[in-house]
Amino acid sequence: MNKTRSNTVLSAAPFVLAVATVLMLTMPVPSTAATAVVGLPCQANAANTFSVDAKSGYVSTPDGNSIYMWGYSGNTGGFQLPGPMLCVDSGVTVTVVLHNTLLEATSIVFAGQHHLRANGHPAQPQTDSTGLSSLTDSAPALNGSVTYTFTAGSPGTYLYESGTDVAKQREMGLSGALVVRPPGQPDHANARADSAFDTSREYVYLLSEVDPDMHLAVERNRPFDVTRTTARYFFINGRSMPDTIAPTGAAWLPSQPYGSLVRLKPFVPGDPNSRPALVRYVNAGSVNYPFHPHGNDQRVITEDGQAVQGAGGSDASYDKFLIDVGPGQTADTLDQWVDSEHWNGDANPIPVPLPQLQDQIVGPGTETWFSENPYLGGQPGEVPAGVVRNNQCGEYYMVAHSHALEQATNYGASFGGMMTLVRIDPAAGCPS
Ligand SMILES: [Cu+2]
Repeated sequence: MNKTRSNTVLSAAPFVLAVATVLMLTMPVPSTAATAVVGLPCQANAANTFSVDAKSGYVSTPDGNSIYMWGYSGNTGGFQLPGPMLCVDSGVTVTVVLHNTLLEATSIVFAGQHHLRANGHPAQPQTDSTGLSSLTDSAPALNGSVTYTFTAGSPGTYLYESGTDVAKQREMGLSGALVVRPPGQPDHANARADSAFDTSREYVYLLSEVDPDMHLAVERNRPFDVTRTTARYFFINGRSMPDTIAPTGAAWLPSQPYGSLVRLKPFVPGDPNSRPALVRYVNAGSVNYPFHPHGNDQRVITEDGQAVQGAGGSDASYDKFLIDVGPGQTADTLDQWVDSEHWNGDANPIPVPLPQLQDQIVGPGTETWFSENPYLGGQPGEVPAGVVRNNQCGEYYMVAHSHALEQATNYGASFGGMMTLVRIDPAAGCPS
């Protein structure tokens, strides 16, 4: 959307404006239900023991398609994509029991973790008459199981995914995020003091893609050349825009539980409670996803589970305009709205006048859209009588999306796919 800081101005400004306009014209403003999930929807327990089923199910895409997927789901409830977000402390012993309901063997690789064991013995690559069949011990098809244990690695974010027939099974959806926290410091991203974040504003972007032709072939048990995939859908946490901005746990996305609408609060200088949000990027796909959060740059503080620091622990974190996450890689970033120039705590983050009615688009119902204006919101009394205001409390939205623009589509239709919104709430907060 429109930029207020010179370091974020894109050469593709017309595109950005187009995105902004399209979004304003087509997007319902996300609602925050009373049951809204605050913070990361972690699975965590004192025993650090988890049980997941590898199973099949379906996800929906914004264009009305339904896609056959495989995924790691909990033992209770239905299929979900991606796998549960597992949260543990660094150094603890973690147990993950994988139960396999699929028609072929599958497994889980826990990259970056230590002392990996499977069914009590050191985890090993598997071979058969054709050569390497799995990067680690697998659970046999049709109700086989395997129990993995490991010592959680250094604090950060990790991908867990299938190590069996990886090109196929990863594409089918067998992946998830593992969050490792510094012991006793759940409000820090890593062991560094400067990694503190607001725990009510912690997010995962698990990025992946789907070739629906391949998924249809797998569903119908037909052969498919996995070296010839052409992705048509691009997911953040198993959803495509605009589903990405729907709440976590949205009832109408029963197998896609995780939203990715990031909510920020403006930075308050001198307030020790004014902490940034934490966004954890995980690439669960096979290509790079050059992800661009508009507005302020994000500060990269952890990469692949390692704090970004130099010799002697010197701070080597850096601000980044575009977070380019490679396959299997992760990056943790602090995200804070710093705009003391324009935002002094009042409801309107950008001091722009409300557009005249003739510059607004009203309808098709009672809603109003302000074209090409960075400020979405009129408050009661500012908008014409009988017209619904565009936002809830004077908040402000920016787009965040893959800058490989074919990844910001739903089967070729712009804009969608790997795209979400960042919402900046007024300093006083929102009632909901
Ligand atoms: Cu952009």
